[in-house]
Amino acid sequence: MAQNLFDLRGKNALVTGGTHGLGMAMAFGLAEAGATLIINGHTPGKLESAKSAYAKKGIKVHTYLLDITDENAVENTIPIMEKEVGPIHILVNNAAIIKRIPILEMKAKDFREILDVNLTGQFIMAKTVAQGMVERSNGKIINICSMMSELGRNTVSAYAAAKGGLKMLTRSMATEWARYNIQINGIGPGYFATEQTAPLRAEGHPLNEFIINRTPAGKWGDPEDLAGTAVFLASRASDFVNGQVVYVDGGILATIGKPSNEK
Ligand code: GCO
Repeated sequence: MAQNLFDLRGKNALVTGGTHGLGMAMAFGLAEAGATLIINGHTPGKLESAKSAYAKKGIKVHTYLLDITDENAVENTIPIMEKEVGPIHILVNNAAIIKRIPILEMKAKDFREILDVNLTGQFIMAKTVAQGMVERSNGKIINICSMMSELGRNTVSAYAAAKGGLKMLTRSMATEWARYNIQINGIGPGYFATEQTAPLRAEGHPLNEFIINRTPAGKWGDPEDLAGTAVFLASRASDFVNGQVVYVDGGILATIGKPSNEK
């Protein structure tokens, strides 16, 4: 029987920022489909607690201390990962930070830091991992964009600029690397219930009600809702999909929204 299109057995998946949140949720999905997980983090403590969270689900992960913005460290660590675990067949470029500051109050230092982690880091990781994928004429790169790749919101200018750039970097990678049988796509999460959005979901926060009303599905996303799209873009099922961003957003980007008193 032909192997299931979504079967990831025998595949090694590196998930940056896979120590928590959406990255961990997508990694769970990849593992469930059979992938071997490699997770990076930039503090030993975070890696240790992530390891036990995965172990609780019966998943053994390979963990590496790695700052994705440090090009030398990335160029030294990827070969070690590939020597110790095996070729990286799937890269999920998920690591990101956010600072919510109005543009008029934001220092260039903050703007640069967010672009460095959320865009330059993805560039460094992808171009380093792609070397091996080109040699093997096979690979999957999934850049975690955002609905902020399409829409702005007060105080998240740097995050949105980075995520908008990541959408175009995804298309550029597809332009240059699709010929090597590498598929590079993005996932654009809408508003999800994670640590990163906890401040916005706090009791009485104006954004909580607003997002629920603005999202046709009428709720915040559950991180598990991303696993299926991650498996799709990591598997043979997406072998002719390239340069796309798949929005997993409960429909928020499909609509101008409705008055809060309208059903
Ligand atoms: C915010 C949120 C967003 C979401 C997500 C949407 O402050 O508006 O944190 O940035 O987290 O990125 O895709």
